[in-house]
Amino acid sequence: MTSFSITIDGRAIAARPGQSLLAAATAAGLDLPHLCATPREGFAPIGSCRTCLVEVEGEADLVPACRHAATTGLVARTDTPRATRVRRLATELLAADMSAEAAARHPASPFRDLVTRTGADPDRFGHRAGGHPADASHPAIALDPDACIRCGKCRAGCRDVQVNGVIALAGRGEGLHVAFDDGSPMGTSHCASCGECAQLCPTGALAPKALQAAGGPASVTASGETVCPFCSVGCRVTLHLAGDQVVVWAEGADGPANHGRLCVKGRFGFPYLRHPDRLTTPLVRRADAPKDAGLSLRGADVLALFRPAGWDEALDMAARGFARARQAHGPQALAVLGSAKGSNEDAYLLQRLAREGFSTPHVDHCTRLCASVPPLAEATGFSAVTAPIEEIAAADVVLMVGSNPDSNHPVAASFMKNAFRRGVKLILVDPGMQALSRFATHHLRTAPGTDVALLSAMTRLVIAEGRHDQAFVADRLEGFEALKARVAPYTLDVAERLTGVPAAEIAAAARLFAGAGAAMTFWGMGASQHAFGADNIRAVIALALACGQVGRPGAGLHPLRGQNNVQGSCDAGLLPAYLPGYRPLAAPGHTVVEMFDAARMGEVRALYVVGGNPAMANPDLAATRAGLARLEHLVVQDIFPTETAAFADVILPAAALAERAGTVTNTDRLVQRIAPAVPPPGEARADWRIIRDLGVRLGLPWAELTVERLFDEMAREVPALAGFDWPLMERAGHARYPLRPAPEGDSLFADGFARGPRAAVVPLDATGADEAPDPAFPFILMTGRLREHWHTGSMTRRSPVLEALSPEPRAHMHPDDMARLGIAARGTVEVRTRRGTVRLAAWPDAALRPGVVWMAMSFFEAAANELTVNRLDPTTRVPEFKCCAAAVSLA
Ligand SMILES: Nc1nc2c(c(=O)[nH]1)N[C@H]1C(S)=C(S)[C@@H](COP(=O)(O)OP(=O)(O)OC[C@H]3O[C@@H](n4cnc5c(=O)[nH]c(N)nc54)[C@H](O)[C@@H]3O)O[C@H]1N2
Ligand SMILES: Nc1nc2c(c(=O)[nH]1)N[C@H]1C(S)=C(S)[C@@H](COP(=O)(O)OP(=O)(O)OC[C@H]3O[C@@H](n4cnc5c(=O)[nH]c(N)nc54)[C@H](O)[C@@H]3O)O[C@H]1N2
Ligand code: SF4
Ligand code: SF4
Ligand code: FES
Ligand SMILES: [Mo]
Repeated sequence: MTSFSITIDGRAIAARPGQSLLAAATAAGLDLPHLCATPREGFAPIGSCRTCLVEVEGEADLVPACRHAATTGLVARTDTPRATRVRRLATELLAADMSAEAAARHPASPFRDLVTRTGADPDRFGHRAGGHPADASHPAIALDPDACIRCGKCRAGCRDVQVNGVIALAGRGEGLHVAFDDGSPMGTSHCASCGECAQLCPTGALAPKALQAAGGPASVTASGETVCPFCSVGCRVTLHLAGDQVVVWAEGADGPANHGRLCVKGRFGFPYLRHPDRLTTPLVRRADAPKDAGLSLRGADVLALFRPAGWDEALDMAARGFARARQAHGPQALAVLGSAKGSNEDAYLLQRLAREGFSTPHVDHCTRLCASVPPLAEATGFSAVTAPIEEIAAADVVLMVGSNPDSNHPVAASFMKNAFRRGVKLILVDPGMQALSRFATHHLRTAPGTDVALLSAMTRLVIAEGRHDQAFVADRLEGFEALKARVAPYTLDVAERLTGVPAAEIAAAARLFAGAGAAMTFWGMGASQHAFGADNIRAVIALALACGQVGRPGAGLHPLRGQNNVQGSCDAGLLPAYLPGYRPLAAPGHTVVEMFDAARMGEVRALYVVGGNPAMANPDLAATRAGLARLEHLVVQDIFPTETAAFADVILPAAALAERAGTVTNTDRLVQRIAPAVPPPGEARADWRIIRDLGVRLGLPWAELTVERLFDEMAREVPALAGFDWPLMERAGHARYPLRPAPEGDSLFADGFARGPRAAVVPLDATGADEAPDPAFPFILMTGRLREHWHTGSMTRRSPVLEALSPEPRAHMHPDDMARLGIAARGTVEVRTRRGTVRLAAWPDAALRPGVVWMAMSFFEAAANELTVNRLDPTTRVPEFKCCAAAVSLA
């Protein structure tokens, strides 16, 4: 975009078309007064407060800098007597809108700063009467209505930025006030708890309770920036600490992926850092603590099985156990289960330890439990998204298959919702209703597990009507004739019968997608976590490629990745079939679930688990735990005593992500540098350092390794990271790979693909689910995740706000099913499968299809994976987490 020059207070600065005066000034490092606006992306100016008024040459009136467009040659002055006087007056009028008591309650705020800056007399016009009752019903955010100046900033944040639409300004004139939904208390409203309102509110009227309890903004003793440790969106966040380094407020930082936004976990999920259960010292199993597969201990109960040890003793024991197992049983008896929760440097060094220190091919990590990328690599030769999420801005249509970003990638979802609001059309393929349903032009509510039929029928129709991209198919695709033959049987009628979606709707969606100038295609676990998940994804990719929807602005293929560093851990080669940079191995090792099958059979004898909790996350937990109990040597490196650690011989305390330095790579191929924002507790150490010290004990020459050297080494070995090195990360803070000159844009493969000139559509042969419902087990059990909790709950269930928002396991069922079985809302039910039984509260959920029971995987009290089936997709080895047969009865 071409920039032009404007002049503010005699200083020439560069501005871009579309920028406001305020945004241009802020970008140039000038600090113009303002209150109801923020220069952040996605925030439309309200223009209510008048504290940003400036003089513009040629304009008789003062103009609000937040709303006035920067135009070529514009000359503005902020410091004229008139502008200064009017801004002071505006501030004094706003001050009168707070009660005197409320003003005293909030002595530190952006509003108070403005009072000081403008020299306003806050008492000049007296004060509004107080006495409006506070709303403290939300676990994390309090509303003090008497401190509200009714600027509308919170509403804009809720409605326009996060697109949650919970906050309104209700009433008129003097009665104007902040309201939630149609007047509910905040705690019972539809509030998504993203905290955007509390971040934006300039007065403290809407404020985080934890910060208030600590004594308000003045109590902050230190602040540091990191990248959120939860999902792959990679939001940057500033942690504000008080007193004993407790996080009292997490503020969205202006990161390239989040532009100041956060979701409930990035906002309120950090208290785990200082939870009393944090591992602070190495631990060694007590001789009198037998390993029992029936154990499902947690937290302090786990600790009772161990005694504290020094680092040297624990590392010596850990290393000796692996050396002994290798000597006695050979290197194939050793395995490593790594993590996508750490840094690139951790992952890179851990795969080196497996390969060089243990000499075993058995190394993998939790990507195996999602694996949405391998079919993309098959098609394009590239193992990351072809276009970042933000390309949605240039798209006309979005196709989203089996993904629920409002819950699982909430900040990304907020940008998507911004785009849907602007008119981008959404085709959603998901059996259940979800938050994005209301934005969908077509929500195709398929019967679970029938995506291949649906997508094949769409592809068939597109080709039959000649709506495919014929030039793309001719020049850039191989396998098209086979695809045409494969989809031939899937007429609209066949698809309607198999999927339950009306034929006309399938056809309309197919035509919309094929007619898009540019379409982004996303997919998630609803596609991949099936016994034939790879085929689901192949069918998605085939449709997109037949329509040529790749390699242009707004067109691309995007499997929404899961964990914060899953892309980086894969790039680093923490995989059984690939070395760093996806260099294939002739003889791949065991994958995640297979490691535990091998442990149960006595083939794997010693296991190193770094940042994973398979005793909760794997399918069929009885089998996984039996494998864990049979191991001769288990070393678990975590930040908490997990269900998995209960089986360990040695537990090593890791520093959490916010406590260390390194790099992480998000779903958009964006590599971001992190620096410690909080010191680690006790003796906890960064993962890479523990891995290094273990390697040294196994005879590897690693004593001198540092984060910087590890990143440089990884960058040299991963072709996609060409041009990356530590100095670049230090200088830029972040960069997207592959490094490209800007005009090329971020949607890859404008011509050619990583595999060659053409992308491939590969044959598929979708089988059915492993277990179809039958009279004994008439329900389909579907599992997944909740916005407030992270997988096995180790972190989020130790964050009180998240736990308060989502405190207990629930079996979600369609109300009709509950009525038929005589189950009352919240009544205790037993959910049974051929693997196990759990008891939990029944929860009416009309968003589900009848016949489906849905459970989150995060609750050890009723672990969903005691029920799931150990059946893997033949290509990706992903478990069938989305489908098994279950029975439900009153308990
Ligand atoms: N809050 C939170 N966020 C997370 C995580 C977390 O634990 N908690 N985990 C992260 C990780 S590692 C991952 S992998 C991602 C996963 O994120 P998603 O891919 O969004 O995962 P799920 O919610 O498991 O499943 C998504 C959707 O699949 C649908 N579905 C189920 N069966 C089918 C089917 O047969 N066909 C279709 N089309 N859809 C189906 C479900 O209804 C659901 O809406 O989330 C990441 N984000
Ligand atoms: N039923 C069912 N099961 C599922 C799924 C499902 O949809 N349904 N989804 C699957 C998917 S997609 C995934 S990705 C897996 C996730 O499976 P896991 O990765 O095993 O689950 P997490 O709870 O994320 O475990 C991460 C562990 O790392 C620890 N940790 C956090 N930070 C650090 C750190 O900095 N260093 C170290 N060393 N440890 C750290 C945490 O305390 C936790 O114990 O679950 C899978 N299981
Ligand atoms: S609560 Fe805060 S942000 Fe919302 S209108 Fe009142 S002063 Fe403005
Ligand atoms: S969207 Fe993901 S990365 Fe961003 S704050 Fe939420 S959990 Fe963290
Ligand atoms: S900041 Fe411009 S009118 Fe409020
Ligand atoms: Mo995942």
